[in-house]
Amino acid sequence: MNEHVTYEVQDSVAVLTIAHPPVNALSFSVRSGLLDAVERADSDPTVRSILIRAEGRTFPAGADVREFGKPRAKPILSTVVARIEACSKPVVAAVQGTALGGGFEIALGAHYRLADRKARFGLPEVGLGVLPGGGGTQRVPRLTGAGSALDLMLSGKLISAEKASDLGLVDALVDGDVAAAGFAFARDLAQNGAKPRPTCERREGFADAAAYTAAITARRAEVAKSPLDAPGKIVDCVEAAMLLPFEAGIAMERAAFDDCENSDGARALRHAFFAERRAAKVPELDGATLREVNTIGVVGAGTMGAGIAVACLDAGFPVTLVERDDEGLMRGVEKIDAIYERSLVKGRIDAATRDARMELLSGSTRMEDLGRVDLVIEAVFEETSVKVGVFAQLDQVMKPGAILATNTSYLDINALADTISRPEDVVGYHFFSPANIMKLLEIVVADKTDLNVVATGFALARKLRKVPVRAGVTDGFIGNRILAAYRLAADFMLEDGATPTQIDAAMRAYGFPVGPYQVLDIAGLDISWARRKRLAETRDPAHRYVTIGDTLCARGWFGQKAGRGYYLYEAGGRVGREDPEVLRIISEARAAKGITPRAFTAEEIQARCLGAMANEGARLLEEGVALRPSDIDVVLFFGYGFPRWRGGPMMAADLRGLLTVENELKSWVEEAPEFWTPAPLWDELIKNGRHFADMNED
Ligand code: 3H9
Repeated sequence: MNEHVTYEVQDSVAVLTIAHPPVNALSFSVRSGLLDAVERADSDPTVRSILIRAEGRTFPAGADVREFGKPRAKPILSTVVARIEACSKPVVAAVQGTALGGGFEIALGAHYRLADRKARFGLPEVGLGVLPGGGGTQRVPRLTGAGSALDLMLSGKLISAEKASDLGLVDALVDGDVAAAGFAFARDLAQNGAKPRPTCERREGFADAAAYTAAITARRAEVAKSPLDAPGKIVDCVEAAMLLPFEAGIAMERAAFDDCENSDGARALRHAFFAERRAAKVPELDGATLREVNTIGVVGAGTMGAGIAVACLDAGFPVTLVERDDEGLMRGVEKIDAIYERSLVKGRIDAATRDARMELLSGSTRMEDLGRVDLVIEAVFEETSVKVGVFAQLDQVMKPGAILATNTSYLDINALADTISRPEDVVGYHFFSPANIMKLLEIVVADKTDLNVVATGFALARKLRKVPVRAGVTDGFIGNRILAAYRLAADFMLEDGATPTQIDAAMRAYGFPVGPYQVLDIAGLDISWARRKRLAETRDPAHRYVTIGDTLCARGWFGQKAGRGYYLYEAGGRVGREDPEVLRIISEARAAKGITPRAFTAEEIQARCLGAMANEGARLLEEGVALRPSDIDVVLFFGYGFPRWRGGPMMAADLRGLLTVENELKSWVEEAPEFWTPAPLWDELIKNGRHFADMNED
């Protein structure tokens, strides 16, 4: 019918095949090809039943997200689904891979669904700030009732084919060739004179009206807190499925989808979706030959080392864990054991999986035992002299061509690499704690890092199920440089009149799960204190410096672990309360500088924190530390709790308006010129009518 949908008739079955790699997204040509093919099959007298199938690894994984936010060319998806459903001959969908969003909705338009047992189904639209717009909100509850339908649509999570079958969404599961099984099924339907079975006429899901209504009420209360419109509209549409005629429900879904599609939240979430995938595309991938990584060594069995080891074990790598002495090694293995025990208790893994992963772990106190591994990740104490010592030992024992990755948050990897004979094999892997859970991995490329080593890092990250982002060498790489700017902006406000409670509340209101002072208390104030002490020698005395954090640290108030930091904690407690002593220290710091405190609104607190982050991001781009603005956003939402629906600091600046943000920065310059002066990039973008987003496409 066109280049993305083919039509073929065999044994009176019309086989409609979608072929639009890589994920058969339902772009305009697929929609129009499918509509034409369905109409042709319906009117073809030689056809008695219809099979819809897809080439490649998956049934359509959804609408083409690239078309969102633009005028949509007709036919729209719901027209195509409705036409499939209205066919006068039975239609079968044969599903493999992931039938997601609009793909799942196409399958729901068919009268029968067969699925490969390994297939998965889902309605992940909510993760893009929208709702199913191809009839999903009306058809799924007709089959499953409101509870399961809302679980699918509000969580956006994928379910197995088996679960879909249990819910009545799939008619039969297939081991092996699902297209062949679908063909046989469609042919049998035709031979048996089976009739179409439109989902819109089914009512199984409405059988228990009280349960249906109760599910709506419960979920409506849950979504009330969401900053996005889509969850509330999903609940409304599912409610309408039972209350309104089918066509009216579809019209309501359509209007709700259009409302959500162009909201800032949806734009930000689309940006996040593509940003995550773009981050994996780095120049080093061109022409690189991947080094083989089959075995991994981890040096240092502290919290980070243990978490990294678990991430590697989870990906199926044999791991050799090395510590200085038996005691340290034992503690490390116990930590790993404890991580698996927790996963077991929470039901994330079963005992057999735990045992299989622990089998892959071997421990040693001898560096020599790393002589045969393909990659060593060192995660020893964050102190240059300690790392240099370990590097020297590793240089002696590692086999030629093995990769040496250093897990560091701040240190100069160029300097570290130059201490050994093979700097080209050295790369930075900045994991985030807990390393087996947090998705972000900053891959830090030093001056002499071989491109094959960089490319191998990106391939490995995928196996470890991490989101890799390329960063250049600088103190703190991308994430901690932005974090330092965020904290400095907050510290200036602390000194000028705000309290930790006000600042934290404002940033939570923006969407962060916790505010900057809560994070400091959780992570330990000593970590950033060590960095400040390290940088003290080179700090320009003319630069504005806030001493409040140092004063707290000098008293040993390192945060939650000490029972005291920016907040006061009851013994062992995790919820801090305002500490009058801290407020007094802040007052004294103000008085020492002759500052008269003033009030800050939540809006100003947010504008200053976000302005500082975006300005630091602009500097990272100018310095070439970050490849593109969207990489900075990815780092912030995968590593630092930046609300994904705000799109990250660079996207947030675009949405707010670059001129507005630049003017704000300029208005604060006098307070600390070295900090608030806008990076030249702002002017360059503004004068050319460009946005940070345009730099993502360069
Ligand atoms: C929807 O359906 C709305 C409807 O209800 C109503 C409409 C009116 N569109 O992730 P990968 C690209 S909303 C465009 O690396 P994997 C992706 O950018 C949609 N492009 O592969 C990448 O491109 P590139 C609901 C898409 O194997 C390439 O495909 N559906 C789309 O790790 C490979 O992707 C979703 O939200 C798309 N829908 O994972 C599902 N999907 O190579 C979104 C992928 O140039 N997709 N691409 O970087 C996924 O979750 C994963 O891609 C999937 C495969 C699990 C399918």
